[in-house]
Amino acid sequence: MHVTKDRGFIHRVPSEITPRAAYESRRDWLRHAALAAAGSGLAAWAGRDALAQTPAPAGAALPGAHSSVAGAVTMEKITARKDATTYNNFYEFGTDKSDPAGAAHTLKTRPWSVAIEGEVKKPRSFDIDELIKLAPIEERIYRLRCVEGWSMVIPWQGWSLSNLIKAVEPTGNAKYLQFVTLADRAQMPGLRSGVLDWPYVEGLRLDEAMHPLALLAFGMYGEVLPKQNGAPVRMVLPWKYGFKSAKSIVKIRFIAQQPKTSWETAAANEYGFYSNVNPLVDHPRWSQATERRIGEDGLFAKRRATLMFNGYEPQVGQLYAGMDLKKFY
Ligand SMILES: Nc1nc2c(c(=O)[nH]1)N[C@H]1C(S)=C(S)[C@@H](COP(=O)(O)O)O[C@H]1N2
Ligand SMILES: [Mo]
Repeated sequence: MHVTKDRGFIHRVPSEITPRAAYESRRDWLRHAALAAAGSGLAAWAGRDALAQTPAPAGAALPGAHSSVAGAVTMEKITARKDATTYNNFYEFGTDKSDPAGAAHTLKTRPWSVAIEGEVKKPRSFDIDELIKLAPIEERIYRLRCVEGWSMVIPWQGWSLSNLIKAVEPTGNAKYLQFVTLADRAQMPGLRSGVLDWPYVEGLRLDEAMHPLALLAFGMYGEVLPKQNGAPVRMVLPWKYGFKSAKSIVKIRFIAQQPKTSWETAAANEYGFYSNVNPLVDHPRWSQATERRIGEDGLFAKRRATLMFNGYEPQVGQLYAGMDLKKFY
């Protein structure tokens, strides 16, 4: 990645917030999913209390959207959908930012299943259409900070991964989760390149995975996830660099030992297991103190200060209490 073929920022039209009417009509599939789940759409609100302390991460000004992140304090503009769906990292479809949008149409998202394996009392495989109904769909508007130094603000639809974790009942030996994503040469032209070890694998500590902000996402901008954004199911971990959020997941393994990740295998000194957003710990080849917000790329646009844990320190800081964040990067 991270050789930064980061062009295309010269003459961008200012992004627009999706007009509310268009946005809301696209939410229909979610209403269906939410209604099917847990018997009632109201259940979508049930999770709110758990997160009521969470100041809105970003841009939560979208009227009518339900989100368990209550109390909007920041008013950051949502990134234009066009930018979020055409400027992507998904190396299975190529390493240029525009490659996934052009190539991901070959990804087959049905049938699709997600296998849960390892240290759980109830290992099983979920059909994707079953999985989506496991919990009520919520909207979360999160900042996304890529390790390369750019960022976006994206409305996701999904539910906290903790719902799934509870359903499969981890054993006492489960300390970490490993996310395994699809690696099929027939569908993914990027696999011909040796840029990463395939399949793309990622990992979390169990307590990180249980954090309510850790989202298993099925949609964005009120629609089913576009293929280039990791359809049909991906993680979204807003306090970590973007590469921790694995796309197109086919397996989640519960394990005792910290798993190797694809990016650690590629360059352990550059991409650590934790990879929490941290403006004080620079990448060996560039500073992480600031970021370029996609959509603010005009000639006179200023870079923004990068926030500790991407601004989610009040929520997630406790997970890392007492850890040396320079050592556990
Ligand atoms: N399977 C897979 N997941 C992936 C990647 C990838 O190459 N393959 N790239 C990661 C990186 S570097 C980022 S920044 C985010 C980008 O997500 P987006 O394109 O939806 O913004 O996806 C992450 N998940
Ligand atoms: Mo990234």
